[in-house]
Amino acid sequence: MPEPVLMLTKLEEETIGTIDRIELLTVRLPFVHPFATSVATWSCKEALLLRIDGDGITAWGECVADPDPYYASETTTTALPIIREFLLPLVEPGITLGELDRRFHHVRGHGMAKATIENAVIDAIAKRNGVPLHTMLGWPRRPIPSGISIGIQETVAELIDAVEKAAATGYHRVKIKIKHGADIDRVAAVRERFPDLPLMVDANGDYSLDDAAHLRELDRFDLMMIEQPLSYSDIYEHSVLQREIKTALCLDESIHDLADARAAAALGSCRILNIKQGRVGGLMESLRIAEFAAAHGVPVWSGGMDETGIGRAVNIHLQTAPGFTLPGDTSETRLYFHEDIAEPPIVLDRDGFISVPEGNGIGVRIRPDILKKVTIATERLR
Ligand code: OSB
Ligand code: MG
Repeated sequence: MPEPVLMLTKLEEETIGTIDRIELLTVRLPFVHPFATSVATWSCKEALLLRIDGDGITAWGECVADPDPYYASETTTTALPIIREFLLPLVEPGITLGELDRRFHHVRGHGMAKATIENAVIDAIAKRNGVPLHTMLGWPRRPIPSGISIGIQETVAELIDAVEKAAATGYHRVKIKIKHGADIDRVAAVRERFPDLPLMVDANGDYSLDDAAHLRELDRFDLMMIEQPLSYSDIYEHSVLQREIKTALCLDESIHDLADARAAAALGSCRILNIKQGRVGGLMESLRIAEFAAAHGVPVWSGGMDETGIGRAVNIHLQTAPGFTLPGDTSETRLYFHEDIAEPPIVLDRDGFISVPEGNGIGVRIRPDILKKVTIATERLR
């Protein structure tokens, strides 16, 4: 057996503190530019935010579900009653995170709803302990190399322009979204203009095995990986495609937990994993997947869901864990929002690295004025 590289045990022994009040807010923040993928075009970020107050501390968790079921089956409107009726009743002061995790296991699926609560509870514990989130997870600060995800542009010229800007900013790799009709030609144009740029594509499940020969054309562009070429629910057919294609495949939508990651590794469905902590039920499951992947020689990286500064901070702290060897999708705040609810904004240094937020817990401050402006609903849950 390879040595485990991550130590979850300490985190699982941490206990939940006093809870005075729990609120669930729905926020809507306009995007700087609409974000187009093969499955949907989003022009604003609508998210649920869970706020837990207790021990004089305010902690936050962001649900990564979209308002629609086009990326994942969970939505803001499905997560809300799951959180209210089934998950929050399992959260009790004095129980350990390990116990919370076991209780949550009784509820099948709904990883995004689970992560919302888990993130807020861990933020609260870290703040109570007076340590940054990455310390709670067990890892020292390190500069986080950032990648960028560029949505499907109207024209090739606009795509080239967006890639140009990203390369100039210093992103460590550029991901471009592809779909039927906007794939090989687009990648060819970008590759011709940027021969050495670390480049990858994300299809969000737009293709089927019948497209294998077509996808094989991507082999000539020296891509780092092709993310989720086949169906959002598939693991097996990706293993067939991976055998027929030279470029590494990476799974995103198909991975909901450690069991999916094991299946993908056993079948050879991908050579890289995109871990979105908000998709797999939270930080604890993410660390388990990262540990498993490291032991099996599968590099992982942190994906994003266009999160506000709350979810973005969590993703950055997670990337201090050693399995995260590839640049993530946690890009600069200014690409997404004119005004974010959290400060300071995420910025890249000259070398394309993000510094991990400094404060306790998630380490970012909430701006009450902006939060008030973007909140469209509030529900008190405890
Ligand atoms: O497939 O990785 C994806 C955004 C929303 C939903 C799905 C995806 C994405 C991204 C952008 O690619 C990630 C980000 O910039 O946060
Ligand atoms: Mg993806």
